[in-house]
Amino acid sequence: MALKIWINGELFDKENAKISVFDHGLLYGDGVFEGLRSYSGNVFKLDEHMDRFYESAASILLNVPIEKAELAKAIKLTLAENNIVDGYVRLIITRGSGTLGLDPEPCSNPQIIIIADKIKLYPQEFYDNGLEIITASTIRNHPNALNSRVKSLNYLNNIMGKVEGTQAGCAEALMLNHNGDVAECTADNIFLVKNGVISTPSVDAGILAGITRDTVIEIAKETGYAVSECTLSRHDVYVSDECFLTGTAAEIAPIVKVDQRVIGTGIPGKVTKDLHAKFHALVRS
Ligand code: PXG
Repeated sequence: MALKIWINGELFDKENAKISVFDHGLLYGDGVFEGLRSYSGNVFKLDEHMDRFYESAASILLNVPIEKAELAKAIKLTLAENNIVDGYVRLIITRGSGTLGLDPEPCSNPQIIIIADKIKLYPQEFYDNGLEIITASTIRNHPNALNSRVKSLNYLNNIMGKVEGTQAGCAEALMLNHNGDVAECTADNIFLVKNGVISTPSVDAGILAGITRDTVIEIAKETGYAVSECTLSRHDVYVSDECFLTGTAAEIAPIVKVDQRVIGTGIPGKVTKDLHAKFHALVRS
């Protein structure tokens, strides 16, 4: 069965799901998106993703011409129409088609797109043995250039970081911010554990306010761990007892080597495993 793509309230077969080459989403990366996950037919943290989507759009002066509740319904419909129970949803809004100029004013037809598909997960081996990452030389966008809390269609900053990781044989790469502090990875937030205390860069570091990040902070606090959102340096990463990444696709992924430094004992740590088990229980509840 051909994949059905939702565009502006209509479902199209994959090969007929098209937008204009004059769309500013294509010409300038002018638009925002979300990546969501469905577990056993339930969209995980749907409200939180909807809020972030509308906030990203508001931040770039893009009005989403449909009510939140209606768009949430469309996401569920698109999953159902494609018989996807456990999968991935990409929600996109573009500025719409305009002229060959930066001015968004002539763009009057924002394109809202929902793609529901199977999800490509990290191999189980990454969870069992942990991953190795490197620090990219590409720094995260300066928050005063484009705030990283905006999940914009222009992901070149992250893509350049990702390419550095791939060239070094790593599935993810650590990105620093304009101060040289730890920010996040190319598509995941980062956490450290040191002497039983969990720490993660604060949102002020110029990162995406990850929904998995928020969930993990909540689970950790409920479990009784001390959690600190603070400034972290690469040194803090190198000397941590445990390091893990959080993201919609990765969930919680243990990191065992950073820039050739072995983290902790070189195997996934017990706090990481504990949080992942609790995260699994939550998404399946
Ligand atoms: N930082 C960045 C830069 C991201 O893009 C995260 C952190 C984690 O946020 P969430 O809300 O997912 O916990 C992201 C999320 C993909 C894909 O297709 C990327 C993300 C999410 C889902 C899919 O590569 N990035």
